[in-house]
Amino acid sequence: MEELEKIEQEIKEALETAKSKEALEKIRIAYLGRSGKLTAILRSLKDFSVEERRKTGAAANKLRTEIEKVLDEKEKKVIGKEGGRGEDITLLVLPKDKVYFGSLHPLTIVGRDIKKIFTSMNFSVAEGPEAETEYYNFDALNIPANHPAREMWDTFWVKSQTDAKDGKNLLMRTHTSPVQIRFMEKHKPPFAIIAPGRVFRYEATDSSHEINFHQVEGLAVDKKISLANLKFVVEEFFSRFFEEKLSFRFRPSYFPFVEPGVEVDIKLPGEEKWLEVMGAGMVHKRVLEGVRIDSEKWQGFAFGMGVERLAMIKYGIPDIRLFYSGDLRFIKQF
Ligand code: FA5
Repeated sequence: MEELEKIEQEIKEALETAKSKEALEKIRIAYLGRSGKLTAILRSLKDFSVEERRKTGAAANKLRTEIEKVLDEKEKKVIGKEGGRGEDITLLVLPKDKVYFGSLHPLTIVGRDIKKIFTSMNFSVAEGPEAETEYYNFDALNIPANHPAREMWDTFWVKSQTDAKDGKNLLMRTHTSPVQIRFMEKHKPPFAIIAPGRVFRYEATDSSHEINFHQVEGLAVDKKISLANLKFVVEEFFSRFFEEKLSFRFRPSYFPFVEPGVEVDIKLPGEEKWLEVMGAGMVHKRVLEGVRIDSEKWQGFAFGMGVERLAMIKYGIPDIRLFYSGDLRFIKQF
């Protein structure tokens, strides 16, 4: 009995200080393991007198049950604190915990929709680089250096990089219009393409302006193409994309690479506000000549639309900055 009391004291002290799963396991082995101290006492009971065996046996068994209980409880607490590392983690996922599935980003959904609509209208899809040369982003689009129109696009210039081909500086493309030039250099008309992609502008952000957004360029060159064809394609696109009839307007505007130039606004459903969604026009004679397309024989229309703006109207998104906020509450709605 004396031995038992000593062991009980020892274990209590050891349990006080044990803070990890390993420490608790050590206690279990030292006292309850095959060669543990308490196990040894239980084993030696057979050598005791009946009287002693009954008394000591009952006390030893009681102590063992108590220790097991305390060890189990402590272990649960420690696992909780350690976050269950190295444990069977399925035990830690409670039935009430929800599992969320990923979903497509609204810009991915809208990008796919736009491509589907235009390819069904016989447009092909072209691409161009995001880090572009000054030549394709500006010069070839009838915007020479020092032309005031360059102010229309606040540019992120790429530091200390020049393009080997024309020695011009590299920049992050400010619009998808350079893809028009790249495509026309390599293809003979007639053709109709769209060029979706990311564009960059060094400008202040607000609810409808981002420094990094997406455009879809459109370009169709053929014989006898007119502004009426552009209007038809835009109208057809809107009715399929929005799946409802929205009011839109063409406004005269200016872009050096088109003549005449227009801008297109859509009236926000249920509001008195209009949102500009694209710039467009008839491809400028000088642009066609620059890529050796006979402007007497061929005409073209071109447009560049803001993808985020279209998504904002379609889904009623009030602020363009939400697209890149990384806020799951926003993303999960799509
Ligand atoms: C252009 O970028 C011309 N390249 C469009 C064009 C193409 C004209 C072909 C003629 C022929 P603009 O800077 O207006 O134009 O931009 C086109 C569209 O992109 C805008 O109508 C708007 O919908 C969207 N956009 C422009 N700036 C931003 C911005 N900071 N954030 C989000 N969307 C923008």
